Amino acid sequence: MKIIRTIASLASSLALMVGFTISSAAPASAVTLPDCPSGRVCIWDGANFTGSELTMTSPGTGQCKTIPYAWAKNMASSFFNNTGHTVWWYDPDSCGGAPIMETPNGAVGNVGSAANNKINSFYVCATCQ
Ligand SMILES: [Ca+2]
Repeated sequence: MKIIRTIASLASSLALMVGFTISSAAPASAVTLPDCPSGRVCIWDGANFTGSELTMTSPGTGQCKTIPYAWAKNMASSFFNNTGHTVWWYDPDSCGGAPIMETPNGAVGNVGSAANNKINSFYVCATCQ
């Protein structure tokens, strides 16, 4: 009888372990990259590519571009730099002063507090890749 109770207890423990294993093996939520055509810079008002969006052509390497619309200035909370180059982001227009953020080619779902709602221009780096 004791052996049967021990086996039942082991089976119960095993079921709990299997249950835990199954629940912890659930697939992670897929990260969906935003749509931003090659050679462009896209910015979004909200984090994780939500809210108002502005898609801009790259000014070319070694060039600065000021956010061209008042509604999009001081707006970006996420962006996709799809220029193929590193981009430096600036608070002032015309890439004045020191950049507030530097990012390689790719998407950033949350620019962080240092750059949130502060981006007004960007520079496409010619020599850093
Ligand atoms: Ca914003």
